[in-house]
Amino acid sequence: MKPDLFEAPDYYNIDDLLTEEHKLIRDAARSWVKRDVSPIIEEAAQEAKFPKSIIPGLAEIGAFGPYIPEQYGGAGLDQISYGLIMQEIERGDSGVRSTASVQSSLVMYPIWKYGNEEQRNKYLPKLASGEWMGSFGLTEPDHGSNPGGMVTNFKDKGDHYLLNGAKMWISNSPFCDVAVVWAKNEEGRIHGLIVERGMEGFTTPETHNKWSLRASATGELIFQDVKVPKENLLPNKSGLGAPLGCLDSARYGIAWGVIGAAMDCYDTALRYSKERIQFGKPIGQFQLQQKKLAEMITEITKAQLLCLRLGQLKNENKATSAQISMAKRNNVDMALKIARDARQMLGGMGISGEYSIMRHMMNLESVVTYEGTHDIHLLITGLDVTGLNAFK
Ligand code: TGC
Ligand code: FAD
Repeated sequence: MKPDLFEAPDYYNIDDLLTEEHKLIRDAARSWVKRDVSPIIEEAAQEAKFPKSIIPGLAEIGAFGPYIPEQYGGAGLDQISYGLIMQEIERGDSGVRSTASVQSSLVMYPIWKYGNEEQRNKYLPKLASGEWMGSFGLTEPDHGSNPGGMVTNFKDKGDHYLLNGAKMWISNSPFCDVAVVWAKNEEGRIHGLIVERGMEGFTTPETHNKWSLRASATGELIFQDVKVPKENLLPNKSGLGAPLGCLDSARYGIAWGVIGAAMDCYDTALRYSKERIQFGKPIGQFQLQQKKLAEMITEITKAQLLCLRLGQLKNENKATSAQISMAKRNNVDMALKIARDARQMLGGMGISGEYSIMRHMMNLESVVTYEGTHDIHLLITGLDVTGLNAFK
């Protein structure tokens, strides 16, 4: 892969709206990505291997639990810092951002918010340091967009719960030490259970043949009569709203993250357009190429402003789930379109692993599907503005 020459666009001087702390945190993450992710990520994606060597670095830049209080090992940062860290990581690769999103928003967040003090103290510091890695089991083979229909279930056996079922498409599953698993009790109520690797009957087979998120490990979580200790049930929230609350936090991080992927594609295409000569001119001098670049920077700028305002609302605990859905849907779509246009601008070189664009493009095909598909988020906005529910 070519050396990482990334320069972040800031067309509307958005840096002026950030604090010094935000910029320091963002720049530390940016330097780490340049130094430790860019040189190895193309090979990891080509080989379809999650590069475990980057786990300590992710912990060091605060990517595991950015907003989790310091007393539990988190970085204790605000929501804008969390977003900026996700942006920088996804500038490197969406799969690496996935690993961080799952660890922070889908594993640490529910333990922090829905767990008790013993659970927080047992799991959060080890997850924050990357000593333990986590996964989040909501999706099932027959229940993706409609997780409320899940069939994974647990029965009360007196001194333990007996867990049965299967989850699929689970990020980090093949190497996770703990999994936050959503399952129904005998009354059909959804609860979160912390399942640990090594519990008998718990297996995590890897899913192969992915053309997307190849540097992220994806797999299943299979439970065959797994005895889960009673103290592993998350006591403070149940019902479908519990896992969906975690998704709000992860979707918010994705809305920021994909700006990073879009910036990388734009920056690469801009540089290429000034260097590549055809018909005796740099291709950037042709109007059709300028149209693509002008539209890219316009959409990136709009996405940045959307996220910054959403971050302010989140900091004030005022962001609604529907506002988060709008940002996730808009920004992933924006990044995917930019990746496709940038790929075309590089001509044949656009399909080569010499450049990051095709990898971003393929990754974004997962990002537009997971954490609620593009169409599901549109229906959430539709419900919010009309009051009429397309899901019922
Ligand atoms: P519905 O009846 O609307 O809601 C059930 C209960 O949940 C509450 N609720 C929420 N709470 C918090 N946050 C949200 N975003 C919420 N949305 C709904 C709701 O108020 C209700 O509470 P209560 O107290 O009245 O019971 O549920 P529904 O069955 O009609 O479904 C609604 C729908 C379709 C929007 C929802 O199921 C949905 O979002 N589906 C998409 C599924 C999804 O996003 N799955 C993601 C799996 S995890 C993943 O992809 C990780 S990839 C990570 C990575 O690698 O980065
Ligand atoms: P389906 O729900 O079957 O949807 C198929 C199509 O039908 C989609 O286009 C959808 O928009 C459309 N559709 C569905 N319902 C409606 C409707 N009511 N109206 C209109 N259209 C509709 N899940 C986890 O729990 N944990 C993870 O860590 C995780 N990681 C993932 C990693 C990767 C790489 C991928 C690809 C997925 C991951 N997922 C994870 C699962 C992901 O959240 C689901 O794939 C996603 O929610 C969609 O579910 P599905 O694939 O079953 O598609």
